[in-house]
Amino acid sequence: ANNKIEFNLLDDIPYQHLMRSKFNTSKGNYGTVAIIGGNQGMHGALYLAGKAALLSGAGKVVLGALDNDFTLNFNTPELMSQSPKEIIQNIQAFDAIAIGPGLGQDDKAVKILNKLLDNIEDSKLLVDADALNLISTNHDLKLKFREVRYKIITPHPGEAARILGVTVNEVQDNRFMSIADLTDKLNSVTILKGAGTLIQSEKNIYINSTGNPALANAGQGDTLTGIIVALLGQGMDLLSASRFGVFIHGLAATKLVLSRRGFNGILASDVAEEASKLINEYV
Ligand code: NPW
Ligand code: AMP
Ligand code: MG
Repeated sequence: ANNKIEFNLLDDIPYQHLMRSKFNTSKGNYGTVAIIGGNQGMHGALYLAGKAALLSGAGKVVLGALDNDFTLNFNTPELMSQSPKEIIQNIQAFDAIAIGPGLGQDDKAVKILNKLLDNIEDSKLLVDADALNLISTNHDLKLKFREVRYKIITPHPGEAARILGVTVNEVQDNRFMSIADLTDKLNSVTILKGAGTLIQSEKNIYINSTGNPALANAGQGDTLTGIIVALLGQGMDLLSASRFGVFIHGLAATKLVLSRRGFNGILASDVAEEASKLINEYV
């Protein structure tokens, strides 16, 4: 009820984190990030998030795939991979971690998420997609997740509905109340995706004005996850990374629609490339 509504997503964004302005600098200064997901049939989601993270300036990106059959191809040879278990055992090596893109909801996914939440300590965590679905159905995971210190959740309306135990229509008809409930329930910075994405941190709710229906196709959310985890890895705080990431992701779609004179066929990998150019323009 006493939430404050904000419209300017770019106010006071600490761009200095993204500037490679020091001559004597190296990849270690721009964040090592890990992304966990990529179960059977959904390797693409993990790749996309990884590629978007590299394009958004992350120093190093390590993918942790749930599916043992996952292999790195040479489409994006800059990406690395480790097993999710190795990533968690070596958690201090990562400046930011995302979990969810194509994670699936099998027993292995539950086990990995559980282990990650047990070991996360003060690392920054972004939770998306199937990781949110698991938290919505598993009380233990929800309790552990609530205790994580630095976290962002990025539900689309379907995922939000599952967490809140309501229908997608109920979420969409009450987006402000829904994001406040999500923030309360999971004690996080919250990004409620969909046309007019909302971002909430404590009592402040930001409304995003960028983006359009060109984003209504597979993988666009996975790209957003990659962008935001890269911003976190480079040292941005949770709210700035959420605001700047959401704004840039939507603006990339706007620019692509204008340059291609239409809304169709704009792929999540195209959005990642365009977002990369825009980040350079802003920084
Ligand atoms: P509907 O049907 O559109 O009305 P799911 P998912 C609703 C991975 N992916 N407004 C939607 O409603 C993901 O990372 C892998 C309104 C439906 O009820 C996940 O791990 C890809 N409703 C996994 O697949 C590319 C909306 O949500 C439900 C809405 C499953 O994720 C694709 C659908 O959501 C995908 O990213 C909106 N704006 N948005 C790959 N290439 O490997 C969503 N809904 O069942 O959680 O399915 O989002 O595809
Ligand atoms: P996901 O459903 O996880 O793949 O995420 C979809 C992404 O595309 C989110 O960032 C949404 O906000 C965005 N998106 C989807 N549909 C629209 C739309 N009609 N207008 C603006 N953004 C959209
Ligand atoms: Mg998604």
